[in-house]
Amino acid sequence: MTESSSPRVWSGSPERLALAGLRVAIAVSRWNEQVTRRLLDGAVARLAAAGIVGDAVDVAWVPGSFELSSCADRLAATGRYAAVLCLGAIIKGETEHDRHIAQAVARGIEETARQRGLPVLFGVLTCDNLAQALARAATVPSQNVPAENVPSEKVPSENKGAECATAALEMIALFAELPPVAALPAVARR
Ligand code: DLZ
Repeated sequence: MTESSSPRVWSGSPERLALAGLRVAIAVSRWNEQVTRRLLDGAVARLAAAGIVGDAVDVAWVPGSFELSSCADRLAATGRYAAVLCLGAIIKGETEHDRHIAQAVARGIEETARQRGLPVLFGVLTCDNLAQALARAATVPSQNVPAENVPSEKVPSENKGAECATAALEMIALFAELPPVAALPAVARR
């Protein structure tokens, strides 16, 4: 295969991201707040380690995970953000309520991501019990360090909020690398 016939590959390199003017929104659920606050801390620390700090990050609290997708859609509709992270903790109860919430929020987030054309990330835990959820939301070691000084090794490794932020950074970078969206898709297809 000659060089010119090899595929063009985009893989989203956050280290090449231009940070100027880049804003990220986080929608976070108050239900199971002892878990979701940790997810939020993890996500904020991970974004800070990448240089996205201070007022470049906006946080919107919603009552429960069910409300995450409508809030994410509203945030995405502002056009202000490169990505919207959704953080929640759904813990199994005695009924199937949790399953309905999880299905609705997953579908809603996916729909918003496709329709608004920006990364909308699913950082929602779906666990059998609180212990499982806490195990996936490790605390940020040093809460007193100013955000812009958080070294990357201080970002908790088993924190799904942090992982969600990592995925967001990769998707932001990927979308920045991909060719622009065609204004007239019907014409472009010919
Ligand atoms: C009602 C409810 C229940 C039972 N469990 C959870 C949960 O485990 N995690 C969560 O984020 N939210 C839960 N909620 C609240 C719903 O997400 C929602 O806020 C309410 O049904 C109001 O729409």
